[in-house]
Amino acid sequence: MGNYSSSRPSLMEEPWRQPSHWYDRLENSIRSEIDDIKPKEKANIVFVGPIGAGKSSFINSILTVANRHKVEYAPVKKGSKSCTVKYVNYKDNIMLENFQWKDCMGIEQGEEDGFNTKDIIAVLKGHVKVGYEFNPRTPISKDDRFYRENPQYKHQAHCVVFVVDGNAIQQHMPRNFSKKIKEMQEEIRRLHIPRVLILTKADLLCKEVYKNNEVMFRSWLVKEAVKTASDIFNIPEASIHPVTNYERTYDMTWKYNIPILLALTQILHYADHKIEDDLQNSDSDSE
Ligand SMILES: Nc1nc2c(ncn2[C@@H]2O[C@H](COP(=O)(O)OP(=O)(O)OP(=O)(O)O)[C@@H](O)[C@H]2O)c(=O)[nH]1
Ligand SMILES: [Mg+2]
Repeated sequence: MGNYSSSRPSLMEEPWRQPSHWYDRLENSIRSEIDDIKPKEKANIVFVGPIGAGKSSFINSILTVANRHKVEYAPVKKGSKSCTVKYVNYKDNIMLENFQWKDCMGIEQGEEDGFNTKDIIAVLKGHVKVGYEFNPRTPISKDDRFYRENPQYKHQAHCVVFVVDGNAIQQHMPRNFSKKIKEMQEEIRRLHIPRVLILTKADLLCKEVYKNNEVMFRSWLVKEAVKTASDIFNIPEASIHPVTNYERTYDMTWKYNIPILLALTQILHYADHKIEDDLQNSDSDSE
């Protein structure tokens, strides 16, 4: 569990992030905002991040919140090897019918194992078909039956969500891991794909959050983890969302739902804006 031994109190008097709507806009109004986000094309949201970071758990959390009961669509497992090895697509026909959730294999830190950066880029560009089994040693080849030679717009990523273990973020990252992340970020920027980062396991990072998820935005440790993630991934703090996934608890309450819904709202808005911008640009190209 995280660093609990500081002499400073664990909680601040006031929340360090206090969206203007925190008190007056309750869960249902966030849900109605989400209901109103209707991209003109089906949006693909792609999840990437280290092994065991909680990518599949976060997808389950989103679909749990959307369905208002606990779902486990994406398999979740303990262990050091990647649990998700195939490229998987999840859909939700209730609240999130305009979105598709694409779960990838975890990026390992070693040079030999884990995700190949080229594969992530191929996924984001739409070259990889659902069902492809990732091979850390070789990127997808053009002859593979899961390789799509000429992806259409509907196959491309409209938002990429980095998922990182909030409890592990303060530990030293090996150089080649940071290198992989950096290479990927440069390419993603070139592709103009919006980025959001989810910091999972806030419950393991701060014991106060473990006791009561309601204090998420008053925790120093959580705030510091957000800052570290922002530095490592070069993503603004406002696009970094700490959450506790629906792994530990069967109790569905606003205390877990609200951080997940805040993250979800931003992901959906980013994807929607990207689609709107791309459509406008293609209209003006054709004039
Ligand atoms: N306490 C706690 N455990 C979590 C949380 N999120 C995920 N976990 C646990 O972390 C482990 C890994 O979660 P996964 O969702 O399988 O991670 P992943 O990123 O999909 O992993 P790969 O598919 O192997 O790359 C599981 O044992 C989860 O139960 C969280 O917010 N809090
Ligand atoms: Mg997984």
